[in-house]
Amino acid sequence: MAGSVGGLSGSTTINITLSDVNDNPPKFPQKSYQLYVTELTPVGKAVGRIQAFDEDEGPNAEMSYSITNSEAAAIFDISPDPTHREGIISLKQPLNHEKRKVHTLNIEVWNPQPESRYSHLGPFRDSTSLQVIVGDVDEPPLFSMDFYILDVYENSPAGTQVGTVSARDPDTTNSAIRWVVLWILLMTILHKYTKTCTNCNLLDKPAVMCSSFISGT
Ligand SMILES: [Ca+2]
Ligand SMILES: [Ca+2]
Ligand SMILES: [Ca+2]
Repeated sequence: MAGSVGGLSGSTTINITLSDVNDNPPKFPQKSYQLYVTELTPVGKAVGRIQAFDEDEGPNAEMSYSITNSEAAAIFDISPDPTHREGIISLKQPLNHEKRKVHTLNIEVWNPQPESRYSHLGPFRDSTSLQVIVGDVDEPPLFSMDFYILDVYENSPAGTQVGTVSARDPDTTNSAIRWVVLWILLMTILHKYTKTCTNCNLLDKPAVMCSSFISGT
């Protein structure tokens, strides 16, 4: 009789596999973060990553991210990395330091595969705030129009005002603009029209379109 002195006995090996369940919500370690991005960062480029932590394993630790404030969501995108652990933040629209120096992103994380039987352990989502500081870049001045056409009558006296062009420096410091007219180019163009005449006034031929460039000082 088993268990009695001299009784028969047997033994076996039992392997017990402990399976993970989704009983740990994802959590951001901090309630706020900061990120620095220069204003000329190309649209579509990844500008940073954010990661919440989840003590589960495998699919139970996979996380999805979203930007919940629509204003920031119009400018930034967030998508999971290949392991579904980190959120990669990228640009959907260009930044402009002169227009806005800080963007605040409200970011939410959650487990895409929660288990309802553990819902009493808390919401399986968390949120944090990310401040994106838009760094200034020294940008070139911009003409107020893409192109200009200036007309002037031939035989106009030297010193005649042909027209005006305007430009502005988009930087916050609004640097003074140094105008550099390509006089050599202008003279070359004029020479094309005046090469057959002598003692010509520079403005005695049909209107001339000339290019100029400007640079910040
Ligand atoms: Ca989890
Ligand atoms: Ca678990
Ligand atoms: Ca700038």
